[in-house]
Amino acid sequence: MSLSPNLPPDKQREMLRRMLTIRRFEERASTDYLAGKIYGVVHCYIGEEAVAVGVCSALDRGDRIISTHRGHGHCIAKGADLNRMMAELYGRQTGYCKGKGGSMHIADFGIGMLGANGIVAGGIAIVTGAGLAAQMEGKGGVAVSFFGDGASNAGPFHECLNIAATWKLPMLYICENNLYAAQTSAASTHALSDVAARAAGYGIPGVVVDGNDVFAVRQAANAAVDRARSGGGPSLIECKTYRWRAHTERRGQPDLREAGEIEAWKRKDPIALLERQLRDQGELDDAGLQTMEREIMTALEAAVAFAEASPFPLPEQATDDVFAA
Ligand SMILES: Cc1ncc(C[n+]2csc(CCOP(=O)(O)OP(=O)(O)O)c2C)c(N)n1
Ligand SMILES: [Mg+2]
Repeated sequence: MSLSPNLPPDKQREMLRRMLTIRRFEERASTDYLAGKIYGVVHCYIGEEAVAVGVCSALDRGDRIISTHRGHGHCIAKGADLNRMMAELYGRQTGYCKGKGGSMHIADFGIGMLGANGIVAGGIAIVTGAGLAAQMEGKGGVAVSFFGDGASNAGPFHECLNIAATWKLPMLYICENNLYAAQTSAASTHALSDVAARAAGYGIPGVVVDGNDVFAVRQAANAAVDRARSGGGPSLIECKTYRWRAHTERRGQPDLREAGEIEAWKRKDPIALLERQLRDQGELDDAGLQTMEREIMTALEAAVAFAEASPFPLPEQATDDVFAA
């Protein structure tokens, strides 16, 4: 466990609240998807909550992030609206993409969330452009790319790290190494045990952190943000973590991972770890946790009710807001 951070208690509890919100949102998304109420594809972020929350806690509202196909956690960590997120999953007009994008296209430019992305590694190039924009704006903004271990084997990762390092772009590259790309283990797709080691090839810092320890993630992100804001250029942070659920929510989908491995990672639950740390510091008790849970569930029920009460897009709206086909 990382050292207790120099953070006000309410800020620490806010980090727990966001992590719990992500988990409860994902549990509901999974249940409703399997019940046939949610359309498209849903990739759950359960088990990885400390990465999105730890990194986003080190950012300002105006800093920009980009997500992946597993995007709900990044949205919530950056402050997205639960009603509009849930409505998008439900395919309703009130959703972020007016019900026509679904889970993998949620974006909210107002909070610097440039979007989820169904193309593995596709977001890395888009957000590197946002890093260039931040540099040209000259206001000290940073841009953050979240991507998986699988994406780190794809061309855009290498091309973008190279140009970002060369141009000293104010970027954070956050590898969420959950040990698998769908059913394929990381060990069978690259020879290095640490993705972070690749940073050396581009002349930038690369660090490995416990991705289930939100304070460790935050600490690494803070250092990288300081470096980026002061003109020092990009950093690569590899967060070792694990997804608890199968790659996507789908009935009957095989999960080829060993049960013992999944159970071992569940014992390293990032939320339980933070709860324990807050309790040990005397910053959280049963009553406080119950209140937090209740408030989150109320907000979530309201989001589902909002989604269910919203209309589906009309057939004649199918081509509205479509910029290219
Ligand atoms: C360019 C491209 N290739 C393949 C896919 C199919 N695909 C979707 S998710 C995924 C695995 C991605 O693994 P990783 O980057 O580690 O992210 P994780 O799912 O583990 O969060 C693959 C291969 C895709 N969406 N895009
Ligand atoms: Mg992965």
